[in-house]
Amino acid sequence: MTNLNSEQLMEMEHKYGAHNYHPLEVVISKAEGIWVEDPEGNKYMDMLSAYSAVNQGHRHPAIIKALKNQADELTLTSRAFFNDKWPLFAKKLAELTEKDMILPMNTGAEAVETAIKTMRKWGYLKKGIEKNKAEIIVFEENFHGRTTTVISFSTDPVAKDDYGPFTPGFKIVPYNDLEAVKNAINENTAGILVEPIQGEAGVVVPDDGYLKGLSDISKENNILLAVDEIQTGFARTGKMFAFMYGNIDPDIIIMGKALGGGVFPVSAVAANNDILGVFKPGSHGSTFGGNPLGCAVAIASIEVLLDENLAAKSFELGKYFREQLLAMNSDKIDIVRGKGLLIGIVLNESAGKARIYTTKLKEKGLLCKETHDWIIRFAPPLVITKEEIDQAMESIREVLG
Ligand code: IF1
Repeated sequence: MTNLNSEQLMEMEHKYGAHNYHPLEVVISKAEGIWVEDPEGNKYMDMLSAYSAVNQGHRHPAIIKALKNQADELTLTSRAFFNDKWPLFAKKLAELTEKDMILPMNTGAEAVETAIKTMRKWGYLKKGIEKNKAEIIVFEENFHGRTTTVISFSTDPVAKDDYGPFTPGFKIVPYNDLEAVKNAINENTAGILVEPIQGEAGVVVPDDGYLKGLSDISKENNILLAVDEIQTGFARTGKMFAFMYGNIDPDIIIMGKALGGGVFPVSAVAANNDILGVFKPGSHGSTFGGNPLGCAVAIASIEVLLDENLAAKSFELGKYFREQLLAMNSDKIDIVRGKGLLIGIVLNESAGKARIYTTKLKEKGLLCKETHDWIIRFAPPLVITKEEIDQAMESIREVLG
């Protein structure tokens, strides 16, 4: 524990930390479940869940227990040797995703990079695309991480500017537009990389049938469909994975965030043998990917989601949350959208900037984050109760009603 107060800590961060973030002015020093606390002892309800990485709630006892037990046994071997937890995690996640194989990494961006490499290698080895010609179709307003290759196909100038030269091989088309995808396909197309719901774009839910359409187009053209479930996965949207709303079987599933239960960075890619089988020893890897500590945490994180039925809970409570927001009949709110407990409120232009409201909500003890200037995102830990949503709604009503 530090004896510094919030003011001093924010000052110190500003002085010594790079300014690549603009956080709300609250310092968190403790957390449990849906609640977080600052050094002064003020309590806040977490309505962001570390961008959906804390779906199971802060410091879930079963996950912390797994972490502590594993820390007492073995933490890291690298993949130069086998360890006794990675096989168990691989089996568990393969069964959950109904795919043959798993490739483990650490952060979301690394898993996205892995999926890109998979699609390209598959394109050359299996589809016979001419060397260095492979193309991947991606979407306007996408968010897939911060690496140089991933921001190469970002359409957000803030994320992209002054980081060139950029990685070629990506075709950017409008989201929720199947014709645009069809028109972008040629003999060099290896894959499509899509968010089932666009998070950073402002919780943009595509039309019913869109994911099915993408899946059909992929099959018809012998290209791979990769879904980025890093933010939408693990029960966040009211299903274990958001692609399940589309009744599809994507070729590649990219996972991160809540896979580590808000405790440890764990990411992974799942696919069948004919796809992930393109990797041979030495062709890809990571020092920490598949580490026993992360694997133990991930196994527990998946078990918590299943044992506590958090997908169904997220589905029901999300519906309730959105209904309550709509029932406010606020003239500040233009649109309420989302699935499960991934919720975006699009503000009316006359309401002013979202940051005004996230700041006011913070003062009322509710932590959430704006995306763009005019959208407020709510994504509480999925262990939240209906009573706690009612409590939050009182504050939301005071601020937005
Ligand atoms: C930041 C947003 C959320 C993601 C999807 C890959 C990644 C992410 C769909 C990369 C990460 C984060 C990262 C965080 C802000 C955040 C975010 F606002 F930018 F869009 F969650 F809503 N695919 N999302 O959402 O995963 O490498 O970070 O583990 O500040 O960059 P990562």
